[in-house]
Amino acid sequence: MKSRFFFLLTSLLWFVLPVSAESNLSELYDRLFLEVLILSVIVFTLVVILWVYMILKFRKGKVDAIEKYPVSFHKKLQITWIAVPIFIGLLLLAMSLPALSEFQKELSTPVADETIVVEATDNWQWKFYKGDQVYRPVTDENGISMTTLPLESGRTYKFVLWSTGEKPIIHSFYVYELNFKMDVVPHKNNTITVTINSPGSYLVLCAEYCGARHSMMRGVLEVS
Ligand SMILES: [Cu+2]
Repeated sequence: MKSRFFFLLTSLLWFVLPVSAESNLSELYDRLFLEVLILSVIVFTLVVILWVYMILKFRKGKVDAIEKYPVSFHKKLQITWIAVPIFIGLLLLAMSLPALSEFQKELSTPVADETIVVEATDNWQWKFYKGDQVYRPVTDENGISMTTLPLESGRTYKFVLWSTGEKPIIHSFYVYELNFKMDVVPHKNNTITVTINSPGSYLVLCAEYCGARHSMMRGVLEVS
C-alpha cells in the first residue's frame, strides 16, 4: 500500500513539477532532486511532530516515563526501525534508476553524434578538441582562463576527459546548467554523454579543488 502511494506520488510529480530541460540529464536530475527534497520534507516533518509530541507527553513531572514504559526489548519497534529505513533506501534507489541509467547509457550502446576530447591541464586550464579543431584558453587581466567551445543544440556529445601536464591532477568537469559533472582523473579516461536541448551559453567550472588557480579555470559551451 505504502509503495503504491509513493509510486503514485512520484508519478504525479513527474507531470506537475517544473523542471528544466537544457539537456537530457537536467530533466532527470532536476526531477530527482525535487522528489528527494519532498521525501526529505515528509520525513523531517514526521520526525519533528513526533519529537514535539514526546517532549510534551514526557515532560518532567507529568508522567514517570521509566515507571510507565520500562526499557525492554520491543520486537515490533526493532523491526519497524529496521524496515522503514530499508524501505526508504530502496525507494531512493528506485527513484534514482532512470537518471543513473541515462547517465550510463553510452556504456552499453554508443549514441553520441560527436566526440569531444576535454583536456584539463596541470596549469589550471581547459582545452577542447573537436574534429580537427583545438579550442585553447584565453586568460584575461584577472588571471581567469576561459575556453570557448561551440556546439549545436539537439546533438548528443560524448566528452572524453583527460588530465594532462607534467604533474596531472584530479579535476572535475562541471556544467551545472546542463546537470552534469564528471571527475577528470589522471591516467583514466572518464567519459560523459549528454544531449544538449536548448541553445545558450553554459559555464564550465572545475568542481574538484585542484590547487591555486582552481576557481580560475573556466570554459563556456556556446550552444547555437
Ligand atoms: Cu579544480
